[in-house]
Amino acid sequence: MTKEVSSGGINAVVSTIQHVRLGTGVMRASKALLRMNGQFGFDCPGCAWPEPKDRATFEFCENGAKTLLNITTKKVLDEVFFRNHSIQELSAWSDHELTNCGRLVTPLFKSESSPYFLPISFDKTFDIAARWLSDTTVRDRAVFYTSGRASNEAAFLYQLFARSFGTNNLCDCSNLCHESSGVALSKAIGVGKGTVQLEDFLQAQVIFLIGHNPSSNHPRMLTTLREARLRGANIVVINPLLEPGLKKFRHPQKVGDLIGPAKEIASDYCQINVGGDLALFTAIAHFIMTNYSEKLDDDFIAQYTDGFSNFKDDLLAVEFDELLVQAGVSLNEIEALARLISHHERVIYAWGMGITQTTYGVHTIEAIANVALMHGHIGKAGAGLCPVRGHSNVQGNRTVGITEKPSLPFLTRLKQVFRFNPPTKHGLDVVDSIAAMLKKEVDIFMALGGNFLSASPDTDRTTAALAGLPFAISIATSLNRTHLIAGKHALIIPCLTRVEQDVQKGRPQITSVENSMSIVHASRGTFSPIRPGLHSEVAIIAQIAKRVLGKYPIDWQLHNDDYDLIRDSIAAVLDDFHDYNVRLKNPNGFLLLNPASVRTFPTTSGRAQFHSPKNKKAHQGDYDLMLTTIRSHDQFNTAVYGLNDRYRGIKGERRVVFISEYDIKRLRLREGERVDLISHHQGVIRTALGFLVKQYNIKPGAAAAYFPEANQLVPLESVALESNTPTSKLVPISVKPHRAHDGC
Ligand SMILES: Nc1nc2c(c(=O)[nH]1)N[C@H]1C(S)=C(S)[C@@H](COP(=O)(O)OP(=O)(O)OC[C@H]3O[C@@H](n4cnc5c(=O)[nH]c(N)nc54)[C@H](O)[C@@H]3O)O[C@H]1N2
Ligand SMILES: Nc1nc2c(c(=O)[nH]1)N[C@H]1C(S)=C(S)[C@@H](COP(=O)(O)OP(=O)(O)OC[C@H]3O[C@@H](n4cnc5c(=O)[nH]c(N)nc54)[C@H](O)[C@@H]3O)O[C@H]1N2
Ligand SMILES: [Mo]
Repeated sequence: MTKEVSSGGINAVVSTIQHVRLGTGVMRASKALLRMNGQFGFDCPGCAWPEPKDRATFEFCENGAKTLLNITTKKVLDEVFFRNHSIQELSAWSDHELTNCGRLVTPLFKSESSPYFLPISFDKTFDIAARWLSDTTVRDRAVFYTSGRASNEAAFLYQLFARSFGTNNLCDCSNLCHESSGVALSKAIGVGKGTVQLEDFLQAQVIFLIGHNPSSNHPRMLTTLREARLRGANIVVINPLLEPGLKKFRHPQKVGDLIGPAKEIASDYCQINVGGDLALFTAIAHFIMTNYSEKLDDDFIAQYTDGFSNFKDDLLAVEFDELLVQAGVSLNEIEALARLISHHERVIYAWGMGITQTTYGVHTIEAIANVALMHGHIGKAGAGLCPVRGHSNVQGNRTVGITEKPSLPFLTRLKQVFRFNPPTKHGLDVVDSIAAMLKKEVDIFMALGGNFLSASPDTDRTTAALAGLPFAISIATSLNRTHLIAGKHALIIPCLTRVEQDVQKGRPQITSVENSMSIVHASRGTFSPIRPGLHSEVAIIAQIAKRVLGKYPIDWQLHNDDYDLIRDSIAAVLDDFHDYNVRLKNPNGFLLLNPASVRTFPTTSGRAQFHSPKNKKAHQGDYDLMLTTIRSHDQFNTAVYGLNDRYRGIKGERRVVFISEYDIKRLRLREGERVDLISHHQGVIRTALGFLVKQYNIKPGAAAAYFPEANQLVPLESVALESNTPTSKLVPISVKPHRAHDGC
């Protein structure tokens, strides 16, 4: 009898308990879990999925718990640790070892000749940072990176600092993540954000999950999907891999679910080619146009959209059979999906990295939006577009100004409110920053969180780019590979996490975040700081800014002392945040209304826009398999908590390549053997060594390996058109028997 694999369930509870045992302590862990996502506690530092209004006492999931327990650990990397371990030694540690070694608690400095990071005082740290920044007279030679965990307050202050310093080089993890969604949605509906609320999921008749894996990456979404499914909604998964966690689910916090058969999540599972989504949605639109045209919402199309007739002509000119080949699906499948969409009033289209990190990611989202617009599946209950965001405040960071391409209205408001001239020239995104570093055009790299090196593509070149930098500043909670490589001279500045009390001038401060559904709410740290004297992100930015810019264009110290003032400044710049401090007192926060969700489309024409299909195959030529890079169940991006991937049946191993039975035979491989993966882009060979072949239910022609181990195969030059996002989900590779190498 084969063992049933389901997501959640008792295994999720056991796994959470195991992580509790690994360093946090039972009392501390229960306290942390009880306060997370409650109306008066802190926001889960994991993903951006929203909390329901009537939050359960335990509103968390197994993977949110892992992230939380990793930062509430009692293990610290103190002065002795850095005396005992040289930079070279630490550079050889795995991501797993680095993730789990504990919290950073002391500022650290390395000079070019030093084999060790040396603990220094905070004052000295801020002085060194300020001196290097002040000496950077060509301001565009500084790059300011952000990862999506910073609060709105920290992010706003950080972008204000960078812009008043003189650059728009504000790249962020979005550049590697949902950038394609922002670009495509802005073109299609005028706003780069999703249009649905949690309640819509409970009214939807059909929910598409396209290229994302909520069973590991947004486990609380499964609770929503379970309810939708129990209510009779169809849930359609579009994915080249069979994700067992999306087939079956047991709610770990509902006793009834822990016994008896697991609940079905997916009602339909469409296994397509890697990168086949553009062809799939074009084929669906084509099929509907030719077979179910009476089901189109003509009134909606006439009243709210532009470009339909061109779109229709171009769509019907596309070679339909070619689309089926590119998508790797049968006519029957297209017919079934087209029927589901066209015969239902309320359809939600949710998607993730399987779409955004491909060459035609922007065009694929346009194709999804086309299908929604054809039926008026937007701006009404139970229907709409839903990019499922990653980091807990990645959306908020963008809203308050973290972007290398600020809009003119935003800059104009900054200018009016703070009386300075912000730079208007667009800045560097992540990929362009790496290219500029390689050309020695960057002198300083500053990071507000994140792990730029391991998150970026082309690991070897990104390593060279960061290592060649004159100076790097990392504000971080735990040690990672970027800190060990970036900069000939470098500072690591430890900071408080959002779970810890942040007291300024004797007053506890709150911060705020925006979730994937545009709800802004407060987060209050409740734990004592892991070490007295640690600074918040806001304080670190303010202290550096004060030293570099004095009181220009704001009094940084005053804003450091009272975060209400930062929120007042945000409200002065962004109308949607009016009465920010007052509205934040609402336990459920407040909604930043997306006008597209009420059928107001702020595009240039004032209407939602159809886009003609781009019927392109992304990669021609010879390759064995199309590789996609994925997350395991035991990691949060580059933070690797454990070496298992429970639902996919992997234990104690991360250098794994998932290949179908068909391709294992075709390529004369054996399950369990080690192979080398080789990508060749424009004649340049990149090799990742020693991956274990795992036979898996994955579309023939496709392969999958974990991020960040496979990142060195992703060429820096291979990016999604229009969004410049690395194509981490579309890497043509060949597979060769493993050559034994020293140390591998
Ligand atoms: N526990 C945990 N939670 C997380 C994260 C984490 O690492 N761990 N990361 C956070 C972040 S920043 C983000 S952005 C999100 C990421 O969440 P996801 O968007 O779920 O990210 P991935 O793991 O990259 O999963 C991509 C999914 O797309 C599928 N896929 C791959 N290629 C294709 C393709 O060509 N077409 C289609 N249709 N599918 C494809 C893969 O099989 C996989 O199921 O999760 C957030 N939440
Ligand atoms: N091949 C491939 N590459 C990818 C992806 C992929 O699917 N495939 N996914 C991409 C995606 S979607 C994303 S979002 C990026 C992620 O890119 P990043 O956001 O840069 O990476 P993370 O791993 O989330 O960053 C983890 C580090 O952030 C720091 N940190 C954690 N919490 C805090 C905090 O509260 N404050 C501060 N200051 N620091 C903190 C810790 O030092 C930790 O080591 O990676 C991208 N890279
Ligand atoms: Mo992400």
